[in-house]
Amino acid sequence: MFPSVLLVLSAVFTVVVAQDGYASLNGGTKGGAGGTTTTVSAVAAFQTAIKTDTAKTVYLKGPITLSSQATIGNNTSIIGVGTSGIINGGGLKIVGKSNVIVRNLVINKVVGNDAITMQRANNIWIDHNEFYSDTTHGFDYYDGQVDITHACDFITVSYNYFHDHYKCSLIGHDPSNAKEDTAKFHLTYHHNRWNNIHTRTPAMRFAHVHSYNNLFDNVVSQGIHSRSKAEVLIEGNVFANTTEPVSTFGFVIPDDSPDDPNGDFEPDGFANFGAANDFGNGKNNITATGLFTSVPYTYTLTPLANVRSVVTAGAGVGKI
Ligand SMILES: *[C@@H]1O[C@H](CO)[C@@H](O)[C@H](O)[C@H]1NC(C)=O
Ligand SMILES: *[C@@H]1O[C@H](CO)[C@@H](O)[C@H](O)[C@H]1NC(C)=O
Ligand SMILES: *[C@@H]1O[C@H](CO)[C@@H](O)[C@H](O)[C@H]1NC(C)=O
Ligand SMILES: CC(=O)N[C@H]1CO[C@H](CO)[C@@H](O)[C@@H]1O
Repeated sequence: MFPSVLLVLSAVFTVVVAQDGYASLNGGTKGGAGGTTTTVSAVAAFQTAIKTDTAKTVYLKGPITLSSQATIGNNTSIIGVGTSGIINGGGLKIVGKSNVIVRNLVINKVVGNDAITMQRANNIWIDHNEFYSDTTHGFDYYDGQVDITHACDFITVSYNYFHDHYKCSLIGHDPSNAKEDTAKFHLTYHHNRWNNIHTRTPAMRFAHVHSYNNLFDNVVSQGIHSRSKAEVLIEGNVFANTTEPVSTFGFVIPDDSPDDPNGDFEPDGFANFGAANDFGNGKNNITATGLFTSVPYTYTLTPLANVRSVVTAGAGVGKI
């Protein structure tokens, strides 16, 4: 039923390839499976280990503190050891690369940049990580937590815990970038937990996003925002105390870092609802229904009544 699952056993660790969502397509995402294995604890060793393009699994036994984004090469798995894979500041970038897995890391308080930046990258699996900062510094002090721009494709974001942040996850950096981005951004977000986020869970332009079985608590201003002709299929999600779970109205609200402080106008996006969602007492603003009603991979929906317990128990670090 699923694409084949390749298990690579090393002496101590188990590495699993991305088996679900869009990262399982386009040749699949196996990261460093089959390559070398190293465990690092120091900043310089970490930076050196992750940047090559040869197949490798890098285990991070942290914490480490980065002063700038560390560059990830092709064919890489980065996996935190236990709950020690903590990266303070700096963040990670995947630019012009493919076949990368990031699992079981805590990335926090990246001032002036994203926790993970992806550009012109494909076949990426971001799984079982925790991302947090704070909401006491305004929306531009930290940037995004997982930002996916410039024609990235075939990415799965699963079982992550995003909390205490303004603008969480942006797909497509600019409404004028249609030429590069149209027909890209095939992305899956599932079983992620979000708590105390202001906007962008995610916000998307031009994208094609399948969002299922995510848990959203306390999304202050706006949750899933489909704009600039993006399309999103939303199913089996639970929202609580979330002002606006889903909007396809293109307007970029003042709390979402628009160019004009009163908000920016963009074309609307599209949204389709699949299996039932629980929107709590939130109010959606659906201006356009699209044609995105099914995905080309198999997946198993968690029953809506179990989403809160399954995601709370399963998302974040120390759980793989
Ligand atoms: C790394 O992957 C990118 C994207 O697929 C590719 O363009 C590049 O040639 C690869 N580099 C090497 C050294 O294999
Ligand atoms: C609901 O969210 C707001 C922030 O939008 C927060 O101040 C409030 O404490 C939350 N209420 C509950 C019951 O969690
Ligand atoms: C919802 O979208 C409409 C456009 O169809 C807009 O006029 C309205 O202001 C939006 N409502 C909110 C709460 O953003
Ligand atoms: C050395 C190595 O494993 N290279 C692989 C990197 O990933 C690409 C795409 O997944 C493969 O084609 C390479 O063989």
